[in-house]
Amino acid sequence: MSGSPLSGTPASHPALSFAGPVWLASDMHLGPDGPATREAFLAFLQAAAEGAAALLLPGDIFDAWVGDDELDAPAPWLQEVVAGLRAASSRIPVYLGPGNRDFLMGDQLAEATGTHRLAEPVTIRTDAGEFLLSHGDAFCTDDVEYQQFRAMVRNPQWQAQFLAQPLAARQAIARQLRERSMAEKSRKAADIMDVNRQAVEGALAAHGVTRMIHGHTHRPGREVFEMDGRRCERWVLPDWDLDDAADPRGGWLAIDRDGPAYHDIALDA
Ligand code: LP5
Ligand code: MN
Repeated sequence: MSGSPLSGTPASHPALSFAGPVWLASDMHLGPDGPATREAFLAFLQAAAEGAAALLLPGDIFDAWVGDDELDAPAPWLQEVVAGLRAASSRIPVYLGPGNRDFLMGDQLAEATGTHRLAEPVTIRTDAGEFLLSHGDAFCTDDVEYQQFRAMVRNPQWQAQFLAQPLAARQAIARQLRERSMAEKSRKAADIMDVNRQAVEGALAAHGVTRMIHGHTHRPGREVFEMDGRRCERWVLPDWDLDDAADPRGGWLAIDRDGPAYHDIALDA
């Protein structure tokens, strides 16, 4: 097992600066199922390579990533995704950030795809100014059971023990956890699974910015609020599921000098 998981990246890091359009998308949850979502993502990568100066993917790109040795004998769907990322990253810088399902993405994946790793959270400087970028799960502090689980699985010692297990055993645990998570989510109150206002404001204040972008909650939209008399914005990225016949969805944010704008995958197709 080479490389260290993304969650091991240093907490302090310089802001990332970009000139030109920056595109952001998260929560594609790519895996062996979901061919339409994968196709849409691959088409999106091509469009980004043509239309964006940089592409940022802050987490849950994969439905579950149990270690970079997934790449030792990649399934066909994963080969396609790796090739797509590689093609895009040969033309524009592409960044992968850790989500709650793929925080074990590491250096080997970055190398195989030609991508860079995003710190969590990270300040980005764009033509429209600064934003704090995060997957978003860290702000869901009312979901106490999830935060306890998160603290456990983000512990480097715990990760080392997990990664020492055979790949097939880790994949089986991930499948169980996905099922457990879906059951837990149908039981939990909807409002505890959204971000907590104090957590959001604390993060903005700590990083000295007034705008943030995150995914995870699957509640796309823009919230405007005031903090200490200053106007703040929170932009939420949509999740993708083009295989859900009843509600096919997906999209991204593009930031240019006019600010962020939503693009709906169905409308842009
Ligand atoms: O992901 P999503 O949207 O369904 O829900 C999340 C929270 N759930 C999770 C779990 C992931 O979905 C499962 C990821 C598997 C791949 C990672 C593999 C690598 C690490 C393996 C770790 C063992 O993140 C969900 C939130 C929801 O977002 C909204 O914010 O509510 O939280 C939960 O469901 C967590 C439960 O509340 C608590 C679960 C306790 C389980 C303890 C079992 C420990 C088993 C350890 C095995 C070695
Ligand atoms: Mn998530």
